[in-house]
Amino acid sequence: MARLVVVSNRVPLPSERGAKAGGLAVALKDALLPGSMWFGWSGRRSARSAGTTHIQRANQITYATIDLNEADYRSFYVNFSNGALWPLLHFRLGLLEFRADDYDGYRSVNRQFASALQPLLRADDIIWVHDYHLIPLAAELRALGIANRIGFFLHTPFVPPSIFNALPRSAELLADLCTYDVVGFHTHNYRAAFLDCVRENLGVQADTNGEFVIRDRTVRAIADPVGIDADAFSKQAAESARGSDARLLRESLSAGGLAIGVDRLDYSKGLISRFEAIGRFFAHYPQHRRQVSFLQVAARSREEQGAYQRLRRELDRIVGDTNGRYSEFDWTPLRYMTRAVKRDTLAGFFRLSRMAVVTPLRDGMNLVAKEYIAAQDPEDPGVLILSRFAGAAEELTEALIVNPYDSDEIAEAMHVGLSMDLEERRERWRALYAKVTSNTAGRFSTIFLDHLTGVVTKSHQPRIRAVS
Ligand code: GDG
Repeated sequence: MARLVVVSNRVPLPSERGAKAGGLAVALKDALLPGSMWFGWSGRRSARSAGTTHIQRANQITYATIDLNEADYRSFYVNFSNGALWPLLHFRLGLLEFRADDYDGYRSVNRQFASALQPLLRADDIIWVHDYHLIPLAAELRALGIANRIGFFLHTPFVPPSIFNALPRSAELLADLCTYDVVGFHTHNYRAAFLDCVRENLGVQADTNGEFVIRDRTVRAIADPVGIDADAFSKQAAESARGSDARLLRESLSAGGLAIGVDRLDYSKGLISRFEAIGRFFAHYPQHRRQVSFLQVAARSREEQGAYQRLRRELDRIVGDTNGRYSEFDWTPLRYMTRAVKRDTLAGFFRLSRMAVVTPLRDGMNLVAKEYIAAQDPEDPGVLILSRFAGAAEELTEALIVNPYDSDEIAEAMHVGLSMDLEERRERWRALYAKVTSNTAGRFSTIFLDHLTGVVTKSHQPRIRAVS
């Protein structure tokens, strides 16, 4: 059987599992069968350029990593990936900072990845590359003579041509995407935006299967929503809800209920208008004061960047303002922490919460929404408020769907959710749970790899089978 080689910017090494918050590691956990390899950056910065590949093995999986030097880390990771591509792909042109030197650094690190990976590859390996940091990787591997099947999955949204074309050198990146055999997106909408870019910029029209031929290569664009291991998360939530962290949290609430938000501290997650909505909620619906507290866990991320520092200052201000205005000496409306919480503890907190507020301005998918649903008690499930601009909204249509820019609408949805009767909560939750338990992380990998290995041909629907 062919070996799977997963490539992502950051490799979560076995020794540091659980230390970092992030959706990619959660989504990929189930893809790696024994015998697979995961290749990428170690997370370490060294004085010199990459030269050595570090190999570790755990649970029959090989982890191969390289270090980056400080200059490459800045230009590739901080500046171009997170300072140009991330805002572009989240429709935030005003935050896009392009410098030609950073773009050169981005391409150079992709070349370093390719030359470190090449000697580790076998002729029949299936290579699966993840996310916006590594768009040029297939082109670099092909330049080194690698003819294996190579797929790419984008964890962010994809944008229409009117936005994509604003990025200098976007034509090169689009051509790079067309050197993969399969290019995957979370939703039909993102896939359509990509195919629009291909049609408008390259003059190539895809067929109804999302396939097109360019420079003698057939490329297939697919929509394949990422999921979670819902059964495991559900069990974890039930167990953690009986644990000591959940008990302490419950005791701290006295008789009141809990609403929760969990996000990386990122401007795409809509935290400013969410916090404003919380203020409006307590202003417009005073009957909920003391009855509910809102807990926001916002693990710090990408702190090197000005946009993230400004966001943090703004959130500090709104939290102070909201709590100053509505707190009682024995009740705090908005609890806000910027430290990460352990994953099993989070699962228990989700189960305890009567509502989750998931209101990103844009989000490729959003796994927190799925985790919240998986964590609920079937007898007494909570309510999910979900942004219409999260990829998850294409699937989770029984959530209370809101415009994340409209704080009044979010506040109203919070009132509706907290007032919802048990029968309606159960009905909505059952429909959502059915989706979360069928579109799992395992199914996501199976569908993608079936396309990449050619099991899915034009006339066939993907075969669904469990990966682990
Ligand atoms: C990218 C895309 C797409 C969060 N805080 C803590 C913590 N988390 C965990 C959550 C969840 C994951 O991190 C976050 O995943 P999301 O999907 O919500 O968002 P991104 O990190 O932006 O992920 C996203 C995803 O890739 C997969 O394709 O859905 O759209 O942006 O699992 O629970 N985990 C722990 N402590 C925290 O404080 N342990």
